Amino acid sequence: MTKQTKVSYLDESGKLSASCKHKISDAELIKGYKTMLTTRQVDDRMITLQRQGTISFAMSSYGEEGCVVASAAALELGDWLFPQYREDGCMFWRGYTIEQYVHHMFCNAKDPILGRQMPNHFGSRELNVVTVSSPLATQIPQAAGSAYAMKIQGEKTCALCYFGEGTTSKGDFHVGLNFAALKKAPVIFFCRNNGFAISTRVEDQFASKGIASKGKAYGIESIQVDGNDYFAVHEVVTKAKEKCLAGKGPILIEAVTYRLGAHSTSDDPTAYRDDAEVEKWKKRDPVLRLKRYLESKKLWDEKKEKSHLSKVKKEIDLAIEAAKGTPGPALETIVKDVYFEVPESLQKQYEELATFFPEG
Ligand SMILES: Cc1ncc(C[n+]2csc(CCOP(=O)(O)OP(=O)(O)O)c2C)c(N)n1
Repeated sequence: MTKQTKVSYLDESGKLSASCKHKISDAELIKGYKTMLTTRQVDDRMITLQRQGTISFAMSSYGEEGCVVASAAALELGDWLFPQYREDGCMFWRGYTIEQYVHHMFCNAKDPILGRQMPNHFGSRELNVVTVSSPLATQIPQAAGSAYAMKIQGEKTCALCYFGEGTTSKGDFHVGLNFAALKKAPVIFFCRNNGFAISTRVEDQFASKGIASKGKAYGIESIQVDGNDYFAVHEVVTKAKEKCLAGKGPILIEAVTYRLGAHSTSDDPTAYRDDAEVEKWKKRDPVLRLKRYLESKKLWDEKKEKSHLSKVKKEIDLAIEAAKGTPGPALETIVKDVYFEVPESLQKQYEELATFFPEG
């Protein structure tokens, strides 16, 4: 097998290789950086809230904010996103507010998906982000099919489907890739290879070398990229979309990154990995790398950082207060939005259920 080269431009000191010919404006880069910072801060607070017993569950994208935000930033709002769960950064990039996110984490009446999913299983019809599903990999054939529909309808859009490397062991991964390749569907399969499927290391998940080789087996162009390098990820996704829209079919991107945090609030990673490994990856932190670059270009400094962090903290504080004062979704939402009209049989069940909840 030929050696896979990994696209990478930004080093740990924030120095950008001269070979990087990006066209990202300063304003957009700053927006990207702020979105990464916001994501990290919100994730952190949600974990604290769970620890305090206020919400039931939380997951964080700590260490993976770079590949999530840069990939979303390389697309347009008309392109559809199919997240797995560790991609709240793409929501913030698209304009999902902190308040909406916190309501979602509380699964209350103001949660845009009305508490019908677990926390961290966000989605937004307005933002063209398909709601996260708990069963892994279901989003992969969905993205392939949706992209094929875009192609048939002659739309100039693509689908971006996120998943972790562990999810490539599910049958749906193979079904989705095969279908998309055959139909030349405009879908970008974006794998965050963060080293772990909960406590299982990559070496114990599959015998192939990384993920990119799996795409090649289906006749899909596959690229490995430094997932902690904002510029590299932005470039490969931009090019992938161009290829998709030229009718040349899907692409598989393997973003090599590292999950710095726990899998979720139900996990304790100290049981299966050393601090030394985590510390090594902290030096490759995507947030730090972009920060150093922006500072070297005089686009960012400590004053701006402090001011952004304090603005976000205030927003989170207000959002938490608002969420605490918001009731759970109304009981009737349990039968709404699936059928155009609630079918008689379901209505009967709902009425029976309602007798147990006179308050609604
Ligand atoms: C079909 C299915 N099997 C198992 C699980 C339990 N589960 C939830 S997350 C996860 C690990 C997924 O790892 P990966 O795809 O690498 O994503 P990461 O969490 O590392 O971002 C597992 C096994 C599930 N939700 N669905």
